[in-house]
Amino acid sequence: MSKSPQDWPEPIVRVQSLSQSCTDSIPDRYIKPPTDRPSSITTTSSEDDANIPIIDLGLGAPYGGDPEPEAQPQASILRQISEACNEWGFFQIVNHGVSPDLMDKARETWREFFHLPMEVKQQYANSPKTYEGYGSRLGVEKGAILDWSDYYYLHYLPLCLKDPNKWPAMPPSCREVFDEYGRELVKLCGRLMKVLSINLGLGENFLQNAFGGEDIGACLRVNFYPKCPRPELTLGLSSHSDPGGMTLLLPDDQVPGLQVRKCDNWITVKPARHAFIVNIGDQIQVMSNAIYKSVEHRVIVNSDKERVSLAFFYNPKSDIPIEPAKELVTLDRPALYPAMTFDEYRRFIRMRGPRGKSQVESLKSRT
Ligand SMILES: O=C(O)CCC(=O)C(=O)O
Repeated sequence: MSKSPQDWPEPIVRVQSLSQSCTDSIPDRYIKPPTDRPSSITTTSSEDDANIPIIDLGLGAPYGGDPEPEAQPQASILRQISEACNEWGFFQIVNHGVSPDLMDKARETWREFFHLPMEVKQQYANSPKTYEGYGSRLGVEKGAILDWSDYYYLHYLPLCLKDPNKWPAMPPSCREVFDEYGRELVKLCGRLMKVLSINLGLGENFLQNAFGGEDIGACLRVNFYPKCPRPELTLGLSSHSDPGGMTLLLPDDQVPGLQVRKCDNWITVKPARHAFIVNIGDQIQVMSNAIYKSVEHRVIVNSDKERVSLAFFYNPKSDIPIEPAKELVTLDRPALYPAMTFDEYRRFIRMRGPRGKSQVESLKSRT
């Protein structure tokens, strides 16, 4: 597999600047082919009403304390999460133990970042080598049709990649808030990994250990979707499945935009207040031998309101082989995927940008 390029194939244009200068049209580079546009599928009213499941974890919010981290989840919670993983690959969690105040602070601090003067943000401009910093495209294919969003990408774990100097110094609370946010989300992801392990019939620590135990990776992509004068022609983020293990998404509390693929339809997620949206990534699809599947999702934009979301990716240690759990491989269900490290897989993804589920599906043919 080829190495990540050092630089972008074309000069970077900030979508936020385009949003300010384009009043009634958008550049061709952002116009999707008709089959990929938001309205390419007409939904029925029952699909408009549909939503991903909302699951109450019953952990409350730890104002200073910790909601018994080792407590076994109740059978009814295990069952609801199992159904959601099988049916949707996506669900929302409420009463998850993370303080609503911290969630709001995290999102609003990042919103402030995106409203800083461009010259401040440009100091953090990223490159495709690691993607860390302020970015405006995913993938390095010259001439690709681009998405209507800017983002900020940074590492939280492992510690050797955690470099607060690459985190914005402004707004002044940004580093401190993200540090606390990351700590809380790593704990919550650890709890959810146990639930998934138990539900797959594996020991409760199986997935965590297979991810590298304490040495997992965690990173954040903050997505900023500026207002768009022609939202029907473009997407904020093209259809993709998440390459890592599991994602906890903090959506905008005011503006919907995330759509999840369900059979041939796109379901717009209606976020519950102070919920996290959880989804299965490609690495758990591989480890579960496709008992759980990562699910395609995309983001639509609108002409009235900007949108901010925080996607926290919980990933395996990047240099250990990830393969189907032996316990889930049988004569009837042979291993569907070869072993591959997350580093190798991510390199592949980083070259091509969001491409539906083609990346994880293409692994199958290699067995
Ligand atoms: O903005 C959203 O709602 C989804 C973001 C997302 O899918 C991602 O960052 O991978």
